[in-house]
Amino acid sequence: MSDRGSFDTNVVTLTRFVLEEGRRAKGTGELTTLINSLCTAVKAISTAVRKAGIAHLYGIAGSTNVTGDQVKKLDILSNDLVINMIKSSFTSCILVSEEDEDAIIIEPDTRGKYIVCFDPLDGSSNIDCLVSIGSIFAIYKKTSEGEPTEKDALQPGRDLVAAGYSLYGSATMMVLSTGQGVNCFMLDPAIGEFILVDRDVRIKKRGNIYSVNEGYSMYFDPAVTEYLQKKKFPQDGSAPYNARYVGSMVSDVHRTLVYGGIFLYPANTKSPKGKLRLLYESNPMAFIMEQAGGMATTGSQNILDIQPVSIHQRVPVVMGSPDDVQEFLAIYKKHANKK
Ligand code: AMP
Ligand code: P6P
Repeated sequence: MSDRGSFDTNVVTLTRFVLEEGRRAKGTGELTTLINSLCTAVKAISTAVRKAGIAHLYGIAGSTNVTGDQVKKLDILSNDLVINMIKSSFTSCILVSEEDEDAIIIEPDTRGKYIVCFDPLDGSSNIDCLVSIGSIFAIYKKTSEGEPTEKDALQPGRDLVAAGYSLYGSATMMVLSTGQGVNCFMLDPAIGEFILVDRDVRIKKRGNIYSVNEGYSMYFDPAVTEYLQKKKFPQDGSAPYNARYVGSMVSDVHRTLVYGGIFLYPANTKSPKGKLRLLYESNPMAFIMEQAGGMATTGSQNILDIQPVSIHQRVPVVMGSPDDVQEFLAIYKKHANKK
């Protein structure tokens, strides 16, 4: 055992990783600062999520906690943390949050060139039963001249500079891509740093898990119904797929990234555009999936190719292992051609 004991003194932290990538890119450091600010917000959200969950078990009375403090709903708290960390990084000019109806235009004297679209706490309805939840973010660059407006955020996912998510599960993980592949960092609470644990993650070509809320089966279109039937009752002698659905997008997509397979939140007769939002849920997750060798489609087009028309617009989502998504697309196209 070296005289340093078992401590790895050359550990690659997210902070160090992003700094090194920034130097390689010969940037001004603005994106590095922004990513590290988001990282700080995620650490604070992770602490709040774990504390709130436990506190909930000990019964916070109403909207004030045991010490009489006003307890913010966790997703409002998370939203405030992300907004405050980004504002104080002087890197961004527009913020689009799932929690705010309108885009937030940063004050002129504290602006930078980036636009951040984010869901500060996705799946927060699951917190009371301690199901894993997460934060999702997408970083674009302002390309227009003049005053920033909400329209500057309406960029296709193809133009993303960086995207990622954090998962508050059995551990807290940050999954990040700046366009050079996908890297996963685990939070080490002992040192308060995210440690690089999986470099350049690649999704399996094909998995054996499908992930969809089958409670909507009576509302699915025929293509989705036929695809799911094929997964459950394969006619080619192969084994049926396993079904896994957490109901928290970050958990379901992360499991798909790690184990392979397919995640679907398709359109249905109740939700003709599906449920998931393009700018701060579907685009960042599609960016990660493609960077890991996967696919992400609405059925009729790649998610990253969609030209957004409004900041909270919803899109149907099918993403995961390329062979699984291609198999879905073949059935989708067959039905589309019948129309
Ligand atoms: P910046 O000058 O920091 O805004 O960076 C300019 C461009 O360089 C960014 O839009 C990225 O495309 C690239 N870049 C800068 N920093 C990083 C980083 N830490 N990781 C990956 N790409 C980066
Ligand atoms: P459903 C959580 O509320 C969320 O926005 C996503 O995280 C998740 O994928 C989806 O909704 C679950 O929706 O209709 O299956 O409960």
